[in-house]
Amino acid sequence: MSSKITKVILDTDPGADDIFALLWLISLSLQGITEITAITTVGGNVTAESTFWAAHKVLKLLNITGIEIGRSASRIAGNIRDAAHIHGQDGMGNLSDSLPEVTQPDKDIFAQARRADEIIIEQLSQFPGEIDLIAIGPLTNLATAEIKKPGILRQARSIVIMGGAFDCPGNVTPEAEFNIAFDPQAAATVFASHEQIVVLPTDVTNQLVLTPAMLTYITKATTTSKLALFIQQLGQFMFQTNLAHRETKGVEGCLMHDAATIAYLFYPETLWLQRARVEIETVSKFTQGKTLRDRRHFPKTDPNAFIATQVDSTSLLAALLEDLKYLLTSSTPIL
Ligand SMILES: [Ca+2]
Repeated sequence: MSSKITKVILDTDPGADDIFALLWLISLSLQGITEITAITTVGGNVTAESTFWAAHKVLKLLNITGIEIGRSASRIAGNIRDAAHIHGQDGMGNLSDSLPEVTQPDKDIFAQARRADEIIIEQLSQFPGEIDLIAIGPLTNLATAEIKKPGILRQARSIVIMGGAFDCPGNVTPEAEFNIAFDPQAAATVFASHEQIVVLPTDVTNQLVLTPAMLTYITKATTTSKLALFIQQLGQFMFQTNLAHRETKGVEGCLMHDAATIAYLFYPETLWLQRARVEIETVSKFTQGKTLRDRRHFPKTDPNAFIATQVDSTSLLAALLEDLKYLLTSSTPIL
């Protein structure tokens, strides 16, 4: 069976699991399956500046040039603090000092970078109906683009979001998941913009545990490469913080929340989805950022989303492992 090469924009707040999702996407890009048209960074797990540099450093480690990285729009509203306690102050397991140096000309890159919303508007206008917009951080950039140019998000071929918690507890408050709670107004704007939003909530992503054995499997053929070392150290860092913060229910491993979006686009057989109308709580003192859907059996005429409700985590993680292994062992000159 053949398939055409798709275009994607990755909107991301790296973030260690963001980095695994980005590496997966890069592998698929090197395999000729997709083309990354831009990476737009957003403040969330760590500051806007740190997420930008984390994305920049990952591309630099891989010697990849030619993919524009946008810097975050300003958070619209929200009072959740960042997640540096999980991801490290630099969003990459405090490993940034061990990665290729940011050289003098590089240092101005952040100041000179275009804003993410500008890039999203430009790309979706230029390639209407062609781009899969993958959002694995707070929805600030997507919302800002929509506010600046109403209707622009409809130009995406799909909008695939990691976020929300429907039938499980939140991970930053009793009811809310981080990406939505960090900028709930932005999330509400995005969910009001489109009728076909795909949502990968923690209900399914909590099942995606990368274990030490999996990490060893990915890197064992290339243990001396810089990328293998980085992946090993990033994983080890995340195993510790995920355990310490009880993310994995005592299992040594780390959650691959963001990778679920990549699976939806490229390995859709690993997920089951339910049509629904998703609303975002934006005003409540206790449940701000909660994602809601109406489960009552009344006729409904205005669904806006497909929510993932089940995942074949074994097959999804197997696909992730093989593609990361490909990234490490392929003979492509950039590595
Ligand atoms: Ca993220």
